[in-house]
Amino acid sequence: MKHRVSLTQYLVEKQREDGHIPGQLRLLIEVVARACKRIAISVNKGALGDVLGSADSENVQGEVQKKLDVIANEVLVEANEWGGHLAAMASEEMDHIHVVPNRYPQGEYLLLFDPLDGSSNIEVNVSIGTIFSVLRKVGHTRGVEEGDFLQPGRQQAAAGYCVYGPQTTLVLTVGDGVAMFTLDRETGSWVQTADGVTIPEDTREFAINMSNQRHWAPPVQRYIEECLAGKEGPRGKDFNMRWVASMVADVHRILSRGGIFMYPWDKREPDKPGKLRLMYEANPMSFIVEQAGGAATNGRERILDIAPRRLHERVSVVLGSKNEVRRVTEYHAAEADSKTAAA
Ligand code: P6P
Repeated sequence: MKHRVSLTQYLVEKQREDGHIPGQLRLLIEVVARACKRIAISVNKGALGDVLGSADSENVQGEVQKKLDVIANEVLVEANEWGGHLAAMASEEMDHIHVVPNRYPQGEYLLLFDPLDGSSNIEVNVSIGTIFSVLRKVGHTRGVEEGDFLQPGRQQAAAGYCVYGPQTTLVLTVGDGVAMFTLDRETGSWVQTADGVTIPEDTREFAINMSNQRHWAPPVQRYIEECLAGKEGPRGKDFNMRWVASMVADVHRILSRGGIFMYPWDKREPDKPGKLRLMYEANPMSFIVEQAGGAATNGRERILDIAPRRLHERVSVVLGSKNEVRRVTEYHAAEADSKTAAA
């Protein structure tokens, strides 16, 4: 029987080989992976468990929380409090950071997560997921505050997501490539099913919510119009479109076969840079995408270089196949140049 590498073996060998994974980080990843298994069990229950519907509460984003949003958040907080690997956590579902209680030892890492992304898909049985990002705590005093989290995404020690779909798959990077682990439900183990994941530099597939088209800025309008023009147009090739409305599912497809994902700024709320959150959606996904040879910008600059100002700040996202992301970014630069020339 083919030897299958478990997540634990993968992490132990990484820790042993190249020191990419200090002990506390290995424990953190294993704890998060175990929490994702518990979330998968709740997600998979669906109507058989008391997990569907609204939790009759709102999160800091003003969004109505689903029961599974709250369950997933509680699972991640409880799983990570006692291990001694974390100083604090931040979540899309919590207004403020959650500092590890004094009854437990504090560690050197900060964990950020969107506990259940894409929850609008829960009732219609479409893939959803957990996204997580790991930062090192700066400074070595015991205290920790929100400002400690406000680090650019290039500082991440690790990032990953778990997609609850036909397979339950954990995708992980610690800064030296991207690996995938599929949950073997018979043994309850995460089994490595891919390593050295690479995104093709070119693609014929774009992911965007087309219903927002009339609200986009001109560079995005131009890019999508050219894709829609197909081989008769300036791109000289036909494109396909996908939009799951679950970032984890769309990014997983891009990691698996290439593509470009866009959630750009639009003029409905001009002061809002975008819909997606920088710290626990865009940053972890951008780290993963770059580690797989792709690119991720906000249309103008590398997402991982953005200096965050607020924990829950939003950002415009263009990520995936490198050459397509570069084209969209060039269209934004060309628009900026033409505005400067006209001024
Ligand atoms: P829309 C899910 O709510 C999410 O945050 C991402 O996972 C997803 O890509 C996006 O929003 C979908 O947004 O406006 O198409 O429903």
